[in-house]
Amino acid sequence: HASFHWDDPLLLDQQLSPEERMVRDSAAAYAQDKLAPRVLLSFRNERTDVEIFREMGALGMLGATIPEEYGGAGLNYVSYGLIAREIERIDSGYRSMMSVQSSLVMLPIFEFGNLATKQKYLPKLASGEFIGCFGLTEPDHGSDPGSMVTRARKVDGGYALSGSKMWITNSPIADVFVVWAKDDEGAIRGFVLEKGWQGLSTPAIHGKVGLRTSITGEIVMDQVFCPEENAFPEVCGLKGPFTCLNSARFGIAWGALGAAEFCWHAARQYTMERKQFGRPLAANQLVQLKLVNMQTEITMALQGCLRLGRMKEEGSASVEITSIMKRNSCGKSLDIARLARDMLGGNGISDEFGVIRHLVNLEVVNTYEGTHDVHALILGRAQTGIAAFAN
Ligand code: TGC
Ligand code: FAD
Repeated sequence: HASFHWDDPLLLDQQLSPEERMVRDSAAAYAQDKLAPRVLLSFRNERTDVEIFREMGALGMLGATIPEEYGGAGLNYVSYGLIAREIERIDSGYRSMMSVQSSLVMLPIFEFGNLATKQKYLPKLASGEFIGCFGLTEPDHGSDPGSMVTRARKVDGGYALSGSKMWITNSPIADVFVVWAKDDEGAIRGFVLEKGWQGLSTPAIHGKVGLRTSITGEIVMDQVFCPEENAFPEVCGLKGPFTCLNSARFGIAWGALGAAEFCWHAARQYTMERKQFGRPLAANQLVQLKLVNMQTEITMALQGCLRLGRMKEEGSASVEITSIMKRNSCGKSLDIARLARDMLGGNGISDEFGVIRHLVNLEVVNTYEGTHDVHALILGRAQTGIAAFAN
């Protein structure tokens, strides 16, 4: 009878195409060879290594789903998810750098930008020569971006943008800024700004306890002039930013499970080697139960992510499914990281073992791109027809 694979019970590997397996293996090799050796000190010292963008760019990992004519890799969504999982197996901050560039900067420029904008920015974003960021959240408007107060006033030849964006991944090191603001009619529109434009500043936010390998900052705009050709011509309303979020949230759903897998494997290895009361910790029923619960949750969640990826490819994925997967992966991965932390005892507190780093990273991942509870409300509305977050 068929043999059991403890680390891949439903044989996810067999459900991938040869090309998808190749993408996964090359992302895994890069992550293990180039990212793993840096992560301890980068996290400890809150240092973002900008070379990582160039390395990922050279391997086709930035804008993986963008067509090759604009410098992307032209891959499918499952491949994008597999890349996110391998990168986040090392660190959520590295995956953040990659997902913002791919889903939140390259995707809107590709979907909504005019031809000149696409040609100007996409190839350099794909190679990592340019770093991008995405400004939706404001100091007073996080879960409710529709209430944003950043304004884009129509002026001769373009727009004057004023306002501030908060908690923006990559902003202090960014060359290209996709910013969302309300126009004179109060409609949300998207704008592509560049570093160095007058009135634009990007102070860093220091002292983050999680996601310390990925720099975060503000975007402060004081009458920044944006020429007409850098405004997205057609897209209007929250549909613009949400189109980007649908893609980023899908990547996060896969990515968080990579972090969870690291924690699970670390807990398994540790409890098989560590002896207390004269036998391995893994000989205890309590320990085995925890390992099996981790295995079950990760196995089911990965299968859900794969199914969503296939539905995205065939065009049958409603946006609510992304909420199910983003919420489930983040919540379950956070629980798994906490349990694994506990199973490593005192060593679980040390950054050398990696598990507590994943735990504090996953606290962020559970909050950004729609919090765990906000995704519950999105799904609650879809199920009952009643919006619990609105008047
Ligand atoms: P609502 O009435 O629901 O919708 C307004 C309009 O938007 C459309 N829409 C969508 N379109 C495409 N995809 C989706 N997922 C969409 N969801 C909504 C909708 O059809 C409607 O269109 P129209 O034409 O009728 O106007 O808007 P609401 O204001 O009631 O929304 C509430 C809620 C909770 C659903 C929403 O605001 C929400 O999702 N909040 C969470 C905010 C969020 O996710 N922020 C993320 C910031 S970016 C980030 O965190 C990056 S971290 C990246 C990293 O480092 O990896
Ligand atoms: P709030 O919206 O104030 O929520 C606080 C709490 O209240 C949460 O628990 C929430 O679930 C709950 N809550 C809110 N509304 C309701 C309700 N109606 N009913 C019940 N509970 C509710 N944003 C960007 O635009 N670009 C980025 O690149 C980016 N990167 C980020 C990087 C980091 C490290 C972090 C921490 C955040 C980042 N964000 C980014 C912002 C992120 O998307 C927001 O933090 C998130 O959407 C939550 O908004 P908030 O922090 O204002 O919390």
